[in-house]
Amino acid sequence: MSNPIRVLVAKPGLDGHDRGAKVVAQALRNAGMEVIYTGLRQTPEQIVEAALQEDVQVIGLSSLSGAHMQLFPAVVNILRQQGASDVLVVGGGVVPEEDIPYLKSAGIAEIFGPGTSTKDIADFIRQHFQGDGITLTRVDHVGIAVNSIEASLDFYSTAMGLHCSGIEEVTDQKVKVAFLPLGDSEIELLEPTTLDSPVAKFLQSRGEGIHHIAYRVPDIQLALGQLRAQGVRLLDQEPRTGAGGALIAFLHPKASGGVLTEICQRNSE
Ligand code: CMX
Repeated sequence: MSNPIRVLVAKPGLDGHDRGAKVVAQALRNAGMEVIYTGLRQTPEQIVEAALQEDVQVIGLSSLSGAHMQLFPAVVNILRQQGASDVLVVGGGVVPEEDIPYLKSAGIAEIFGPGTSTKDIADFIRQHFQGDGITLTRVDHVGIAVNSIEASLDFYSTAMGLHCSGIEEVTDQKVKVAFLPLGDSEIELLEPTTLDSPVAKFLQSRGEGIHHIAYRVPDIQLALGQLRAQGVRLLDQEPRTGAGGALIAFLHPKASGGVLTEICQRNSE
């Protein structure tokens, strides 16, 4: 049998009520997890110290005081500074709906509001450690590095009959991208726009060829949290904006047989 999941339930900040946190701690114990409870009024530093000492895989933060916007991200940041970004952080308590996107973008994998059943919390945590893998809905696109989009379209459009639906420059990645839709997926031709572009470096060292494969995910923050929890090496800890306005993140090619792998989330899904 595998070892039980170890969870630290923690109360950051100044609020003085921990009935809810204790109920969650007991429910997770009943679900077979090993749970340590920090007690009230912990600083983010104390919480991370306890998490590292107790060697937990999960930190469950509970806040009723309204300070979650500072305290929850602070815990994630200190974990990262300590090289422990694989610890899954979830939060609960009184958190307004509109605060949730920010907290997720700051690395809190999930927020459980007051109405959440303790079973849902246990299921969410267990799912992270079950090894079922993240949810992929399709191959979003295959990125191909080319010296010249114009020259390459001769083959991809004229010979292969693919239609170029648009060309976009992604300035911060120093690359121009041509989109060639095919079924519910796409071929993307990547042409460097500067000599120091990562794609220019790829072309110099390997020549033209497949640069990356991108998989569509319904929730990129959730997928990143799950990959982190499974110890998959990431190049991007947080999503950034890629071509077509998608949220994207790259995994380290060492994690995926040498193939640069991207996950991406689009508004349409
Ligand atoms: N194939 C295989 N390995 C690759 C690779 C590729 N295409 N690109 C980078 N690597 C390897 C590097 O050799 C390096 O290996 P080591 O750690 O062993 O030295 C590792 O991956 C990390 O690469 P890096 O360049 O040091 O890391 P960065 O975080 O600086 O950049 C990346 C990584 C992937 C973002 C950048 O190399 C890149 O390719 N940027 C362009 C991305 C792009 O195509 N954008 C267009 C739009 C994307 C979209 O919307 O889909």
